Amino acid sequence: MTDTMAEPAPDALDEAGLLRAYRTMRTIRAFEDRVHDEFATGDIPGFVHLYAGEEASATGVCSHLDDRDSIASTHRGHGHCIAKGVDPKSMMAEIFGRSTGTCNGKGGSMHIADLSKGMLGANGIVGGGPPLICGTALAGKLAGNGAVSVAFFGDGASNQGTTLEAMNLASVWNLPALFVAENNGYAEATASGWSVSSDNIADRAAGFGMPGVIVDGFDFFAVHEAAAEAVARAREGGGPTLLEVKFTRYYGHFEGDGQAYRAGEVAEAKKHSDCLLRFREHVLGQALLAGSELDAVDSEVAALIEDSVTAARSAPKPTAAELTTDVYVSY
Ligand SMILES: Cc1ncc(C[n+]2csc(CCOP(=O)(O)OP(=O)(O)O)c2C)c(N)n1
Ligand SMILES: [Mg+2]
Repeated sequence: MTDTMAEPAPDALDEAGLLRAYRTMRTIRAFEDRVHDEFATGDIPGFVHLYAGEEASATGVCSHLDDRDSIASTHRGHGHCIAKGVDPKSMMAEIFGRSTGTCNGKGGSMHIADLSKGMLGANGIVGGGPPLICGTALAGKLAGNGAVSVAFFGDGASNQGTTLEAMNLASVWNLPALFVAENNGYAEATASGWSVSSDNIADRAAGFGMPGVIVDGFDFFAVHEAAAEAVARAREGGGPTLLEVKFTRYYGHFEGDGQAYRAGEVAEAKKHSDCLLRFREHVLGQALLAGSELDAVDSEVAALIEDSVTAARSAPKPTAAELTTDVYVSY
C-alpha cells in the first residue's frame, strides 16, 4: 500500500470487515444460547431477556461506531454490549453476579455498562435510553469531536413519552443522534399491532422533522447500509434519524416466558430469515468469504463462550463487605 492510498474505513465490508461482522453476530448468538441454558440451571440470579434473532441490528449499527460514540441499550442488552466492544467474558461473569464481572457483579444482565466502550448501560426502564443519548449527543456536539450517540429501544418503548420527547429534543437541537427502534413485534405479550398507533414506527419520524427508515432486521447488509447513511449524516451535522429494524425475537420475552401468545413464527423465521444463515448464504454466494473462514469463527466463538462460563462459575461473588461499593461513580 502506498502513502497516497487511503486506509479502508473501519466499517468497510472488505474481508476483515465481513469476518468481524460475522464474528460479532455469532458471538451474540452463542452467548445468548448459552445464557438460555445456564439460566435453566438456576444459577443465574435475576431476570434475563435474550437478544437471539436480533443480532443484525446491534452489529449493523455498531459496526459504524467507535469508542468516542455512545449507545444506550434496553433490558435486552447483551447484543448491544457485545457489538459495542464490551468483553463477553466479563459480561458472562456479570450475569452470574461475580466480582470479575463488568460491573463487579453488582449490576447483572439488565445493568451492564462500560463507559470505556461508550456503552452507557442496559436499562430496566422501558424508554429510559433515548433521553440519555440526548445528553451524550449534546456533549459530542459541543466538543465538536464528531461523536455520535445511538439509542436502541423496542416497539413497546416507542410509545413511551420519554422516547417521543427525546426525538423531539434531538431534532430541535439538531443532535448527532440515531434512534433505532427494534421492532420485534411484541412488548412482553402485547403484539405491536395492538399498541403502536402507526403502521410503522419509522412513520413517526416525520412528526419530529427527521428522516425515518425501515429496514429488514434479519438482513445485516440492509441494516449496515441504512446505518451508514444515518451515522454519516449525524457526524456531518445533519441531525438525527429514526431507523426501524423489523425482526422476531427467538426466545420468550424473558427466560421463563411460556409464550402462549404466539406460535409458529419463530420456527418460520429461523428457517427462512435467520441473519446468520442469510449472511452465510450471501458471502458464500458472492464468493466474498470461504466456508472454512466462517467455520473457524464458529469454533473460536464456541471456545470463547465455553471459557467465559467456566471462568464465571469459578469466580468469587462480591462479599458482604463490598455491599456499599460501586454505588456511585467518581467523576
Ligand atoms: C417504564 C417501564 N414500564 C414497564 C416496564 C415493564 N416492561 C419490561 S420490558 C417491557 C416490554 C418492552 O417491550 P419492547 O420495548 O418492545 O422491547 P422488547 O422486550 O420487545 O425488546 C415492559 C412493559 C418497564 N420495565 N419499564
Ligand atoms: Mg418489542
